[in-house]
Amino acid sequence: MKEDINLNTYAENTWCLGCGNFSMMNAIKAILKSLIEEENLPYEDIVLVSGIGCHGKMMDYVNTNNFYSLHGRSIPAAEGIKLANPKLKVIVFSGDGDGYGEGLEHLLFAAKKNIDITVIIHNNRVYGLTNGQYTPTTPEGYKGRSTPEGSAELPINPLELLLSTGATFLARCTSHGINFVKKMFKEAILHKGFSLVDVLQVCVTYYNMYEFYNKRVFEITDHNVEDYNSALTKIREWNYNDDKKIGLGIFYKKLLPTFEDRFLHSEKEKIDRNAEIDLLLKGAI
Ligand SMILES: Cc1ncc(C[n+]2csc(CCOP(=O)(O)OP(=O)(O)O)c2C)c(N)n1
Ligand code: SF4
Ligand SMILES: [Mg+2]
Repeated sequence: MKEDINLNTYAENTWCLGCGNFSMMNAIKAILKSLIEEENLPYEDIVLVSGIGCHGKMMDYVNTNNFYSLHGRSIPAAEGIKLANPKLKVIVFSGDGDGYGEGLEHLLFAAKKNIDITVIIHNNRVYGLTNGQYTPTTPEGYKGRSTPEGSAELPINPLELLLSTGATFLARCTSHGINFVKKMFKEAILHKGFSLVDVLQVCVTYYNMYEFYNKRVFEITDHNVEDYNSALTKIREWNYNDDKKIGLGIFYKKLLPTFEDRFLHSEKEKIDRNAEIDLLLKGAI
């Protein structure tokens, strides 16, 4: 049991007070610590990747191997890291702008490949860092910097999109209620294949939906998570725009061959790849 792991950093935290990102950060630290200490996940095998946005500051605040990518390019960066060294545990922190906007095609193709990475979306329904412009998941009527008269568009349902594209794990939670956040993060990280948690993260500064969510959320039960049609029905119960109840929990979870299983065909190939990486790191080749 390793007890000296310190996942805190000395970076000054510049998130707004009350931002939902705080509980997400505390949740990931707690889960990583428990996976390292209790389930023998090697600390050095953890890699966090982010886009650019308020969410990206997670890279400054969690003391692991981290890669700050470009806005909209967190997924290809994560895929490259995973394919170069498949034994790594790669976890992406992305925004609704980063993942569902500028980087959407990367996200869909990562799901299609069923590459074994975890994507956590800080879905605050705005561009937080650049002061509240609308994103693909912003509800109709939202008034912000780029939509002063109210957004005239309907939001996408990201989980429906990702289910149809091939994601093998899809879940949703809010950023408050840390025990549930931890549960969703842990399940997603332990899933073998492409996993995504859509976190309805409260942005207290530009779009505070705390009360809206609290009045509507419930935990989904009585649901066969391996059944595609059942998942689709559950996912369609709330369209990110209406006033209906908002289900939280795991919508879909299915074990299917991953991209790495297909790409690195044999166990021997995987071992050869890891041996080559070790030699590269030692400067021997
Ligand atoms: C290629 C590129 N496009 C646009 C930007 C400007 N930009 C930086 S952060 C951001 C929005 C971030 O929104 P989101 O991904 O939702 O993250 P949040 O700040 O809400 O966590 C934008 C548009 C950029 N830095 N690089
Ligand atoms: S702008 Fe919104 S998302 Fe960004 S730190 Fe502040 S509350 Fe959080
Ligand atoms: Mg955002």
